[in-house]
Amino acid sequence: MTTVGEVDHARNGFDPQAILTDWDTGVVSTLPDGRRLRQFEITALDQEIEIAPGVFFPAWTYNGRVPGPSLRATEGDLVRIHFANAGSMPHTLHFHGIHSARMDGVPGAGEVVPGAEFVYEFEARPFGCHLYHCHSLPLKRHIHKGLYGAFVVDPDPARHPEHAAAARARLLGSEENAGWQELVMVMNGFDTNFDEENEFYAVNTIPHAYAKRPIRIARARPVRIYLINVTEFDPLNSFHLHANFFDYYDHGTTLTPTLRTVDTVMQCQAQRGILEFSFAEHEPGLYMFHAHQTEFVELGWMSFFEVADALA
Ligand SMILES: [Cu+2]
Repeated sequence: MTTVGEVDHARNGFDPQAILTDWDTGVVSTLPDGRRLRQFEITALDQEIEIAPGVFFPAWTYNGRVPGPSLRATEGDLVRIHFANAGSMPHTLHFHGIHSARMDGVPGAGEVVPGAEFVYEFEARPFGCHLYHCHSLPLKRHIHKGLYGAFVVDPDPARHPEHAAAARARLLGSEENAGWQELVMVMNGFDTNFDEENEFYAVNTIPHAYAKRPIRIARARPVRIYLINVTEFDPLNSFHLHANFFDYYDHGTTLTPTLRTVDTVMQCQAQRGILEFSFAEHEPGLYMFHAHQTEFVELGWMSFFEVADALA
């Protein structure tokens, strides 16, 4: 029921286990007006990656990985992204967020030809679970080749006095946030024979990666997933959790759930949200999660949590 053999993650230069938690919080400094400046560096590259054992895909990447770096800022930060295009095609960084037309990262506004650079700048808002992707044309090709990533904006608790505790629990670096087990999951697919249908589906690029190496979860601590769908060619993807239910925050832009006590959500491309759940009342063991399009399961989008009393 899984791929046979192993992908060489070292050759790829990224590992799906690391991608779950390796936030890029940028370089932080303080502006003369007291505001926080958060600077990121992103380079687009042409790069062959191994999708499944022995199956290679001519990807376009941000910083050498698919998905690109998981950028994380705090609401109100001034975000400045230094983007260099070292690839062979024009590319952009188009952020889902609130910004000016000049910073939209579309043809005519921040599109970067090979060898050139551009600096995008905007305030991080609204708080939530967002994404960025290339918006050069043809769009489906530029997205499907691998140019996308998570963009999470943590709420500033001072701006949300009515839900300050919930805001602090989301704020990376806070004591309350440290109690959570946070994971980034970008649902994607790969058309390896270029017939505009996907041959492989995954969370974070490598089919069955978390079936072969389940994601270790400490039973006592709650789980928060930043779930983003970028799957090309299929209108919908979904996330189904076995033996448990979760609360869901659509786009992550609220501090109270928009769906309570569900075990499945579906997302169209670019839709995203935050899932919160707990295994504290469960016995240790392997708990499955997967797309509930069963074709996607068989083609790679099937995973396990390994719930344990303590993490080794
Ligand atoms: Cu592009």
